[in-house]
Amino acid sequence: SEKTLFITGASSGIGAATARQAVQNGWTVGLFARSEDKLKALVDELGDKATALPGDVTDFKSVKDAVDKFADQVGGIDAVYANAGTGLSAPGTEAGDPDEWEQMIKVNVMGVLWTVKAAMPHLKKRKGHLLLTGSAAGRRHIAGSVYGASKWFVHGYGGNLSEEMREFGGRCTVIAPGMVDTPFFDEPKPDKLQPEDIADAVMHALKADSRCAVNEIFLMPTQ
Ligand code: NJP
Repeated sequence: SEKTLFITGASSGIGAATARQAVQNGWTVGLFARSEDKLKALVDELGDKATALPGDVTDFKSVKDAVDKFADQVGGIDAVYANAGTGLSAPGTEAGDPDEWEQMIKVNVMGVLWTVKAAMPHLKKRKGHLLLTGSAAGRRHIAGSVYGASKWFVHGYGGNLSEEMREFGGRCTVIAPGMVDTPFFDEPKPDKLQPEDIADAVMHALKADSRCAVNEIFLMPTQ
């Protein structure tokens, strides 16, 4: 039967590009984000292999209900991509806005925890695959980067999840992109990575033979 993939942050950028590529490769996808209108437009584009599941990653019940609903609809879940994330308008510790920090931690840290917690019972049943969007900023030190610190969490937890999931034959991949041309930035970045480049990396990890755990993929723009 067809393989199934639940994606958070599917309404734009990397998540939407991954949904497109997964459907092209025969996967059935569940699309999770807050923007219901954007998810519905993507479902219109992708057809009956895609389902819109609107919700908010900062609310555990919202994520769990969507994951469980998708599992019921499609018979089980083979892979979950915890990709939703948000940045900061002001970098650095002094300039940072406390409310913006709190929301970012809710999305980038708690949102990943909630998604993984909701996903795990389903993935365990299928020796499934978990993917997380980390960052190059979670792999090296950048002066005062609070955003980067949230992504260090993602990389640390992802490594621990690889060990936890190995016990039942599951796998975890953390994707670490450098700058990607997505609505994450206000300005277009045509010479940087494109969201399709990250989707390619996700598909590579998902297609790897069961003997091979792709634990991390680090991608940087050449420019
Ligand atoms: O950005 P964007 P990307 N609940 O803004 C969703 C990381 N990254 O594709 O809720 C649920 O197009 C939001 O949907 P909506 C980055 O940290 C990027 O670049 O409808 N979903 C949208 O679908 C992030 O982890 C770069 O507003 C929530 C998605 O998240 C991932 O890549 C570099 C949500 C964001 O899509 C995808 O970002 C890097 C919530 N509360 C890492 N809040 C880069 N672009 O350069 C947001 O190293 N979303």
